[in-house]
Amino acid sequence: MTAEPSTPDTPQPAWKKTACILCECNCGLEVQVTDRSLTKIRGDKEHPGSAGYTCEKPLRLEKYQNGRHRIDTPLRRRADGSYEEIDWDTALDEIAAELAAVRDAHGGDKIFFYGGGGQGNHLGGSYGRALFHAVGAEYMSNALAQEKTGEGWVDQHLYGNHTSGDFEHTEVAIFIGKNPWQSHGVARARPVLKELAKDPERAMIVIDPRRSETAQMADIHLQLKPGTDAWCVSAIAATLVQEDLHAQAWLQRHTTGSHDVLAVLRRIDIADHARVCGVAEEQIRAAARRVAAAKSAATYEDLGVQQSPNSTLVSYLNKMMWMLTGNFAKPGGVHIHSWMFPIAGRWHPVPSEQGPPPAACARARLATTLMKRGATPLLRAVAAAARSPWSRHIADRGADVALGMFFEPVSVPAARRIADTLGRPDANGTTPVSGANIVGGLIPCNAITDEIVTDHPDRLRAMWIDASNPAHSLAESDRFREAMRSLELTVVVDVAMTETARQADYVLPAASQFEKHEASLFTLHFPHNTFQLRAPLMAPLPGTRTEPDIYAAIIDRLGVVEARLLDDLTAAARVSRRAFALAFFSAIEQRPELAGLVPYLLYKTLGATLPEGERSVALIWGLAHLCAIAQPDAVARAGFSGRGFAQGEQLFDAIHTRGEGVLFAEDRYEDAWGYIQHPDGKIHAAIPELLEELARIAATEPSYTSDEFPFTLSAGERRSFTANVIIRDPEWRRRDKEGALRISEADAGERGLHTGDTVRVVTATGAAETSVEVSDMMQPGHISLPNGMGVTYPDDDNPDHVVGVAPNALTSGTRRDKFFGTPWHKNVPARIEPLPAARATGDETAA
Ligand SMILES: Nc1nc2c(c(=O)[nH]1)N[C@H]1C(S)=C(S)[C@@H](COP(=O)(O)OP(=O)(O)OC[C@H]3O[C@@H](n4cnc5c(=O)[nH]c(N)nc54)[C@H](O)[C@@H]3O)O[C@H]1N2
Ligand SMILES: Nc1nc2c(c(=O)[nH]1)N[C@H]1C(S)=C(S)[C@@H](COP(=O)(O)OP(=O)(O)OC[C@H]3O[C@@H](n4cnc5c(=O)[nH]c(N)nc54)[C@H](O)[C@@H]3O)O[C@H]1N2
Ligand code: SF4
Ligand SMILES: [Mo]
Repeated sequence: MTAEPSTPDTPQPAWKKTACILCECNCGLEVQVTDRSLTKIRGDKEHPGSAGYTCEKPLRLEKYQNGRHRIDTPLRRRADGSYEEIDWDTALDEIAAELAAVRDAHGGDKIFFYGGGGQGNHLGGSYGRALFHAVGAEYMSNALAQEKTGEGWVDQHLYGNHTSGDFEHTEVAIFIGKNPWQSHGVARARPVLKELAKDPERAMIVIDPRRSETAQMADIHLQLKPGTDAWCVSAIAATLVQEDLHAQAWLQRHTTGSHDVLAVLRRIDIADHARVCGVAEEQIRAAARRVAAAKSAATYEDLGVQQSPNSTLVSYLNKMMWMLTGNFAKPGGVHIHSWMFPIAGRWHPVPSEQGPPPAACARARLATTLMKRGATPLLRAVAAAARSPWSRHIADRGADVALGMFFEPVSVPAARRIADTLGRPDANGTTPVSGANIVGGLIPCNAITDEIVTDHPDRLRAMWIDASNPAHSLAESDRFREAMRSLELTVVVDVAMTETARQADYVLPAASQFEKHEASLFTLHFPHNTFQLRAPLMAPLPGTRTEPDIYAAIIDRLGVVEARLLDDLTAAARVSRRAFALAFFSAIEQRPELAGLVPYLLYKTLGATLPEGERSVALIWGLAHLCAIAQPDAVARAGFSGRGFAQGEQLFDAIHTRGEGVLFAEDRYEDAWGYIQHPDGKIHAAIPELLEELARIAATEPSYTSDEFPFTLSAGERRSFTANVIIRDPEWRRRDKEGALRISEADAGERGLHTGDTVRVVTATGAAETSVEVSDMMQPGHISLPNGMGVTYPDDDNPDHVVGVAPNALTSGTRRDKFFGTPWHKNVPARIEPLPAARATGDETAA
């Protein structure tokens, strides 16, 4: 790193704990800060998940924290498209008034929310949910709806929850359209992959058209033709069944509907599927046999299939591989895990094995009645008690007794109300204009513009975007920009002047993730699940504000909660957390419509009583309690052994004080059964729509290219120095600075192309110039461009300087999954054109 060598006069700054924000693993980091700069960065050995591991990417996070991309004043768009600086009060007043105007004229459901958190920042977006509810919104989306919604829907059918593979212990690891060497997604991915590769008793199977870094380590690489996974993976599943390698007794005992699944797989023509996907039949059969012979197997699918044809079907087929072999709820298998707060699926309380407290039902009825009827007097009494130490003491004791009696029976329904309102797992259905399927409350990303660019009376009218850059990251950027410009109001909250911000009516500058409390809700680990609340490394950049502050300021202006309630709850919080809990839960019980405003209520009330600068930690208090209420035994095994209210308090205190992160839940392999949400506790193996779809596609021949577009372009490959568009400064990249187009040796040879040449890539929706890298990773007919490129970053001469190709200048909004609309970013028909000679030799005048 670039820090000055320390001398006796310049003592080393202290190492402060934080985390990497560049992928969902959120490895723990220790950082030295000098003059607001992250001067030294290393992995944090004390982090309970990553234990000191990092990849190469976070070492220059300074390029995120400081640079020409940062904005520090609210901006308002002028009629000519330029921006003027305005003060915060003007911005907040105008935005609140315009939101209210759209709500009053068209309904709150016409205000659309997008984003709310990237790879490391979910706290700000969680506060944003309160604004969503405050304006009466209905529709939202984020990047999950262009990757994980199909898989999420399959998960809901099979077991109603989310799964992770135990790759550290598995005998056979299967990666489908996933390159964990570069993209991680598995904690400490590289050591785990190396272990797998070097152990002769274990095996790695990779399904990828490309010889990715992971495929190069694999025992079996099924190098299929792009977009043919449905044929390849169904052939593996069919081999398991047709060669009688499946776990028949296990399927009988633990699943329903397996008969229908087996019937469809028995009819698959394995040889024909092998031909279609371009993999030798023997290799497919060998892969199936290896999985069946293993003591354990786990699978991981990602964008290679989720952003390719038949993605929902392939998600189902992926899960068949471990289901048919009974690889669930055992070491090395696939597991449903605990959550801090579920970001996929429904909040699901698993009762303690200690059983409910005596007379729980009767107590619950009594308490609910008391809380509903008595909420207002109770709140007043507790608030009044805040005035003197003596009455505070009495009120606290009273709250203690009441919580001791009522917390357990009342907490589950109260917590469920809050969790279901904020998480919106049941907000399904279809979109008002185009009738697209909504999963877990999310509109398919590829349907968003259809809901805007239309004269349909129910079209969306306003859009709020936080911590996301959809004008860059969604298919067909041009159309998204057009959609933004046609709305009555668009607001962007970001640290940078992004492509999306450049289309917005208002841009609100946020404090960076190292200038405020932040946390990631990617608590997807099994069996040791961890959560880290990061404290700020420095104060917000002057002129910026934190998201919780921004959301509270807007909701204040909308005036949706009366001041009296906020005052009473704050007074209760000054008595004690017990008194606050009692008052708070009673208030929500009495007025269920407040559940969606919980983040705001906590921020304004409990938050006001937390130490200076820690107000946004208030929501973490709520999350800690929801987590303990849902998984009391797993949380107890992690060391938080209090019962009821005391357990949530212990967990909260630990999260609050342990900067390196906390092991919050310790699952056992058999717990996965308890996390199944179907009342019969079984996996519901048959998904009729997808079994029909499998039978249907088996009779078709895939064809994605044409004479006009003979290549399949994968637009958005993860490489060593890509991290979505979190870091904009191109100098961040140590290698592959321009993000070259990868092409096979055969295709390059035929066209006389060499590494370093420049070509034009043309698709049905756009064209771009790019440098070329001839690569033995690629098969003929397949080309790839990295993600994260093509963003503006000012250099000395050009405020709009761009390096590399923005992948979504080339993608299409309509090439998408027929079920859940996930885009086919990995499968874009394309052609390559040589540049006119003058250009290729670098003659600037030709530009
Ligand atoms: N370095 C880095 N890491 C990241 C990110 C990043 O930007 N940079 N982003 C993070 C995010 S948000 C995500 S969602 C994950 C994504 O992580 P991955 O899904 O692993 O990343 P990709 O490289 O997009 O795609 C994986 C593989 O799919 C292959 N593929 C292409 N077409 C097909 C096909 O038709 N079939 C199959 N089976 N495979 C195909 C590609 O060759 C590639 O090797 O990465 C996360 N980690
Ligand atoms: N063609 C193609 N398109 C793709 C993909 C692909 O492979 N190919 N991948 C898709 C996938 S899997 C994903 S996950 C998406 C990712 O795309 P996006 O959802 O757009 O997310 P990020 O790139 O993570 O953008 C994060 C934004 O948050 C901002 N930000 C950073 N810190 C803060 C903060 O503290 N507060 C606020 N308010 N903002 C902050 C950053 O400046 C940045 O603008 O892209 C998708 N788009
Ligand atoms: S990019 Fe991902 S794997 Fe690499 S250090 Fe950051 S969180 Fe860890
Ligand atoms: Mo993603």
